Amino acid sequence: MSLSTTPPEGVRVVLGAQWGDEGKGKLVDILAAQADICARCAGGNNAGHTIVANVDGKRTKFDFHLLPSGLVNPDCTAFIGNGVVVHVPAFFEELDNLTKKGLNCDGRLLVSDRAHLVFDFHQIVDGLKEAELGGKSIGTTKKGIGPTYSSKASRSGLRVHHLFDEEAFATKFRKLVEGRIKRYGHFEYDTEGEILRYKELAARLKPFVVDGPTFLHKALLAKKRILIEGANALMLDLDFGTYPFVTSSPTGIGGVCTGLGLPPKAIGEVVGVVKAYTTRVGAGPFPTEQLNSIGEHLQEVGAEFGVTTGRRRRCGWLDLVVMKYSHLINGYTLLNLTKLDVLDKLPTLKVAVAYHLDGKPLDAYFPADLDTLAKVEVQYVELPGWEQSIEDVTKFEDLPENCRKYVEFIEEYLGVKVGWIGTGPARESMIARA
Ligand code: 2SA
Ligand code: GDP
Ligand code: MG
Repeated sequence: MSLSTTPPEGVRVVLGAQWGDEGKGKLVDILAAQADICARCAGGNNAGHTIVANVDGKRTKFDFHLLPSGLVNPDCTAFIGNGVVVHVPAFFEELDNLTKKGLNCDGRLLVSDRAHLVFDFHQIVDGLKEAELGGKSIGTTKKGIGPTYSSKASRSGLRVHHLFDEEAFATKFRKLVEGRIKRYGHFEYDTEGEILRYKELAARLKPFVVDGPTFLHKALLAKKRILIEGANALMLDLDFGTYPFVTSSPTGIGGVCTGLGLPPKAIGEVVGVVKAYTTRVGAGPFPTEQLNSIGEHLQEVGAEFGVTTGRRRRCGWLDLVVMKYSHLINGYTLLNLTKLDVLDKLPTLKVAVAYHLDGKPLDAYFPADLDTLAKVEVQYVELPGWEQSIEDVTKFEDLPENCRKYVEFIEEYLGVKVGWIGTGPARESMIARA
């Protein structure tokens, strides 16, 4: 099985296996060194991927939101697929920030003409929807993600190619804003000013735009090495996540095909990124959450703050029930266990292995109904901690015994090999197992 040194035959996919922020960006950055193309297939600038790398000998931190994390590698072309929702001002803001940090992205950033556009009014509506929900709000990033996918699904959205027909764009745009005002009541919005602004943005965006499926299929035919960067994670998937406390895109393996126009048979490897514990940002069920000193410890040591909103992430024990469910949907061929170093100081570790309802094991891998989920009793096993730093360990064999046992427990439970282990935020802090 190929690990970090040999890319697989076929497309390599990196997906979040829990509720997001598992450290996908870091793995994508590492694997991009072996890729010609790094593509995003879902989500928008709600995602937040932090990469810590040496650029020109300087330790540099990059925060990606909309652009693919593969950009840190100078030989990698980044592609934003049709499944992604694009806020054009945010696209340029992020690109400008990367340029300021010394990254030259000229000619290696492309966006599909079929990607839907996020406008500022979508972001306003995101806030209004959340306010309407009151105490039951989702805790969105307010980046307009849900409202944009709503426009897409209701067939009134605007796509990148629409930008290049000025008149038709203006007509559709006005209609879209009117529709939102009808639904949500009056909100301050300079519709005509936006139309003018987008005329300029369209001209600036034009050189980045390609026919998505054609670009990707030519790349496949030319045997280019393709890496797909998942955004968010399976438990936030619109269908398989903890609905309605989810994002509005398909964040699992299905989204890779629909969000790029990629045939499933092109996929060669599916890497599930799993944090050694669990975090969640925003509202919604979280069976292994620890609202106590353990949760605080994980939050502080793991520096668990949202990359996009700065919100504190909720923390808890690793949940293998979630992981099993996530695996049955995404079919991981390898795992990347991340942030194992965050557990260094804990004397005892707990791992959820089953959910019981009314004293009996649950009849489903993971319940659809949140009221049922709220009633489950989580069954844990306790594993001894290693109580020493693993920061400088570079080989699996050199990890403390209890640490290796923790990894092997996960592998045995899921029947999937852990190919990479994260021991710190930096690119170098990753053990690759041959
Ligand atoms: P949205 O904005 O409509 O996608 O929000 C819906 C739910 O999805 C969650 N969500 C996320 N969860 C984890 N990380 C995300 N990205 C940022 C990060 C988040 C941040 O990397 O830290 O900065 O707060 C992300 N994006 C969306 C969100 O919390 C809602 O529960
Ligand atoms: P993503 O959304 O899955 O790409 O993850 P984020 O970037 O939102 O959050 C992961 C955070 O953990 C980032 O701040 C990373 O720099 C950091 N990180 C990634 N891997 C490791 C690791 O193995 N150890 C530690 N301590 N931090 C890590
Ligand atoms: Mg993130």
